[in-house]
Amino acid sequence: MSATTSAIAVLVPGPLNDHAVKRVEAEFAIVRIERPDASLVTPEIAASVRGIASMTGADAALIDALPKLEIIANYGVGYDGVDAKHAAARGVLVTNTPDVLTEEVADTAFGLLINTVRDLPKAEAWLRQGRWVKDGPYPLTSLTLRGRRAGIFGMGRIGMAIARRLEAFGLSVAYHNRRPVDGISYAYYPTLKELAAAVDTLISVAPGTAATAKAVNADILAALGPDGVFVNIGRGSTVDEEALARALADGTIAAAGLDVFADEPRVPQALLDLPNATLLPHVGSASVHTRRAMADLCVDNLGTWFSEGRALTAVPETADIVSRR
Ligand code: 8YV
Repeated sequence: MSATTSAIAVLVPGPLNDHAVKRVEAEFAIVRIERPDASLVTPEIAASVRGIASMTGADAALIDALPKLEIIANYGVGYDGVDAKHAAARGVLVTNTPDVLTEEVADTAFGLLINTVRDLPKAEAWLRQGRWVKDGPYPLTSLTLRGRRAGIFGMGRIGMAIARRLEAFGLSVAYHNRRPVDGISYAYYPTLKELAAAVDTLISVAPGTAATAKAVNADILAALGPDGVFVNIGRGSTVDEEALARALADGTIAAAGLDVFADEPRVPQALLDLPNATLLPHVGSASVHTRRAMADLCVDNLGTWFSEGRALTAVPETADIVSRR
């Protein structure tokens, strides 16, 4: 990176991947605050900061507290923690980290699906508790992946990667999106309810937006049916968690596998208490390999912006923002 960037103040609000921090420290003038909170912005910070590298978001108040801000480099493909619309209105570019995590997240989604259908974590616990010796084989699972009809809510890059894995495992694939995706032959359903009614395995990769808020609700779960399996690898905000807990408890659907929750890291007790809920602590992209690639793309966006006036992966809301040089 050119020597010219070393004097550029880049704010890191709250925790961030170690590799990303090391790179920001090496290539920019790092500024740290405890969390993405405008009240923590001092006059010196306000007078100097031109970029943000964040894993914890950036709301309108923080953006407005930084008059020299040019770019927010979000660490993650999902940027629901960043007020991208407000950033666009302020002429501030927002970037994210797509592609580098696609296959990793798809692997996790598939692993979670198999764990949920075949109870693998509980079968391992049975062995480790000595019950195989004491009580015999782990009970046969009532569910199987065989012959399932899968539906993907949010057919983007990660959705496509999951679809490839589903096909490789012999499952049929259908999907729901705001609009059909060109160039793919999977069955498209214009509404989530129609998709849920047509399949028995629903996998959500939907981003957290106002339009997707609690999209997976009691109605959708009832349409999925008693043999239904729901997997969420996208955002917890897209699910009505109370309705989901009820549906799992009363047999409206058979099981769910969840990697994301509405109020992370807190998980509703109602879900924790359910034997037919397989729960993961948002580990979709959580390998050293993939998080390092995310860190590099996050910081590379800052680098190319400040040295060449262009972004590598701008989010759609700010794709028209060009350099102020
Ligand atoms: C997170 C993710 O970024 O990329 C996303 O949208 O949800 C994850 O990869 C990660 O948990 C760091 O917050």
